[in-house]
Amino acid sequence: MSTVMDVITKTVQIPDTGDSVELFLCDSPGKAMFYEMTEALWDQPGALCLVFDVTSESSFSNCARWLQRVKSKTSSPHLPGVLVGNKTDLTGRRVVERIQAEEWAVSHGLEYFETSAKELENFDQPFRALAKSFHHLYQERVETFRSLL
Ligand SMILES: Nc1nc2c(ncn2[C@@H]2O[C@H](COP(=O)(O)OP(=O)(O)OP(=O)(O)O)[C@@H](O)[C@H]2O)c(=O)[nH]1
Ligand SMILES: [Mg+2]
Repeated sequence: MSTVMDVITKTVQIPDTGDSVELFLCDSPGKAMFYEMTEALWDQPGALCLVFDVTSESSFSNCARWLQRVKSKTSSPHLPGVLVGNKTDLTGRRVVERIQAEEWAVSHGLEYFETSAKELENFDQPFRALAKSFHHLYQERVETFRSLL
C-alpha cells in the first residue's frame, strides 16, 4: 500500500572507527502523483538511495529522472549515492542485467548493489555504503576546517 512518505532512521556503525552515522531516510513513493507532495520534504539531501526492480525496465529507466530531481535539490558537489537493483530472487523474470545497471550507476557516481528484500539478501549493504561515504566526506570536511585554524 502506498503512503505519501515513510520516514525511517537507521544507525550504522562505521568499521574501524568508534563512529556511527544516523541515517534519516525519507522513502518517497514511486508514483508520479505523489511527487509534488514529497518534493518539499527532501530539502538538502545528504545522500541518495535509488531503488529499482530488476524485473521492470521502466523502473530502471525512471532512475535517471529521480537522479536529476535529487541533484537539483542539493548544492553539494558530491552527494553520496547508491543504486540498488532489487528483486534478484525473481531470476526468471529479470530484464535489467547487472552490467547494464552497474555501468549506468558508475557513470553517475553511484555505487551499485543488488538485493532481494524478500529473501533479506544484501539488504544492509546499501545503507552501510551510504553511511561510510557520508562519514568519509564528513571527516574530509573536519580536516579542511582544522587546517584553516
Ligand atoms: N519477489 C520480490 N518481491 C519484492 C521484493 N521487494 C519488494 N517486493 C514486492 O514488490 C511489491 C512492491 O513493494 P514496495 O515495497 O511497496 O515497493 P515501492 O517501490 O516502495 O512502491 P511505492 O512505495 O508504491 O512506490 C510488493 O508486493 C513487495 O512484496 C523482492 O526483493 N522480491
Ligand atoms: Mg514504497
